[in-house]
Amino acid sequence: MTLLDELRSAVGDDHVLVDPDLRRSYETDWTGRFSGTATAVVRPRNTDEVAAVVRACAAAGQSLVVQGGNTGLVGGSVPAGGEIILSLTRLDGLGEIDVTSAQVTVGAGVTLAALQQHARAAGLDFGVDLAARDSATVGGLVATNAGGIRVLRYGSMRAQVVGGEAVLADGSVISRLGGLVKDNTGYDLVSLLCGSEGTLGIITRLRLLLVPRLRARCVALIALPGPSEAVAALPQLRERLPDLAAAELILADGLALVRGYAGLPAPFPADHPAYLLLECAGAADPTDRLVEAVSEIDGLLDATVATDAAAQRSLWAYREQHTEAISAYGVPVKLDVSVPVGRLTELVDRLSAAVTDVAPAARVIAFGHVNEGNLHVNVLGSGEHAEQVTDTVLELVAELGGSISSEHGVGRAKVPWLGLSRSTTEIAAMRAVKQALDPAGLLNPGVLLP
Ligand code: FAD
Ligand code: 2HG
Ligand code: ZN
Repeated sequence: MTLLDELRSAVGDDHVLVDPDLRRSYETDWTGRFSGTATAVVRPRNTDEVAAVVRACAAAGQSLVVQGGNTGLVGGSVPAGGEIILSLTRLDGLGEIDVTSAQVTVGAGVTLAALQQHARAAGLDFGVDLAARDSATVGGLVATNAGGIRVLRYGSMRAQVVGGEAVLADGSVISRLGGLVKDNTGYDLVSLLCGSEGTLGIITRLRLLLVPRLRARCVALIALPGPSEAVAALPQLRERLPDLAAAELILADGLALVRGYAGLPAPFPADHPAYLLLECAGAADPTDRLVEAVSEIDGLLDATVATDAAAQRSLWAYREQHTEAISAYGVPVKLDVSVPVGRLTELVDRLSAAVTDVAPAARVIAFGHVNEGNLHVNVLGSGEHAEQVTDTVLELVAELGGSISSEHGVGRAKVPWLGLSRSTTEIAAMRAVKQALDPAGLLNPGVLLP
């Protein structure tokens, strides 16, 4: 029996895609920057089928690329060439919500939006949110330890994980879905899979924490003279607004790009250098407190507040449409960095000059999750200088004591620069973990580790 025959017998003929037309959408990443040809796309529907596929591939020495919603922004979910793509979107089971523990068990292929809907129907909510919610899967979110717009309130994806189930590189299965919040019995293998980007195991199910559903929300967009005023406002906002749920930085160029792309009206009569999008959410209406806190921000130039859901979505669109607007103008060099928040202003101030020094025609669009010092640096029009641009920005970030990957992961895009954020000793320890769990290097080769 050939490997393809074995895969067909494991998942059914209809779920082994070899036709190039059927494979295509799985072979290119969301940004359009990374693509490669796969031997086949295999679409199992449960843990047993995933294990059978992995066992067959392991016996044949066939490498695999794990894929969820394929919304990752660092090229980690698409092949370099010749791998089997293991697509997990059919693992979409939604378990019953356990209201007593505020937990739920779901399949790795469940989308973030489906999980949110499921939790909300039970009067609860999920603590992570991001603009790719309709396609990004919980398996992908855990594998990348995704952040998003609620980290300020609930932490990153890792903080939502109580347990999980995964298929290892030899086809064996580890499963810890009992829902114990406290369980200190040695190495936390599920936690190790958070942020492992498909290199250590294939996550098939997750036991996730849910949070209270907060129905009283208020969103404000405020205009400021620059990012330094946005950073300076953070301590007083956190102190005065215990129900602060989001704080997002937008800059003038980004707002103009989004408005041009999405045809959105100007939020204020005049343009301003920087904007903060703030959201409060609680059991009681947070509007008065948010308005009062905003009115006391040093340097405030203008502000608008949205209390109903439609107006709140309109304000969020200025922030959430950035990624799509940027892609509409070309394939960007997409960098996702963080620096100690006190150095964020210096990063923004030095960024454009550093980039145009090596790529004179380039245009920088930066925005991000200000509370975590997380700046999304998108460079358009860098042409043949993409590598130098990446080098320059990431060197600058390292000089400022930052990280070359804040929330998107390393993927294929950042592998050559891993040494800027991790010591040789740390990389050697990471390699030892990889070697122990995947000695033949079958899972996501070329992703994360050099
Ligand atoms: P994929 O893209 O399919 O895969 C991502 C990585 O995880 C790959 O290395 C893959 O091999 C691995 N993987 C996927 N599923 C599994 C699994 N079950 N087991 C093991 N490994 C697996 N990210 C943020 O952090 N914050 C944001 O605010 C944010 N906003 C975004 C907005 C837009 C418009 C877009 C397009 C992307 C955004 N992202 C953001 C990036 C992306 O959505 C996240 O990285 C997300 O976690 C990827 O999920 P996915 O299911 O699409 O994973
Ligand atoms: C966001 O915060 C995402 O919107 C995407 O992390 C960032 O497009 C980007 O650079
Ligand atoms: Zn982000």
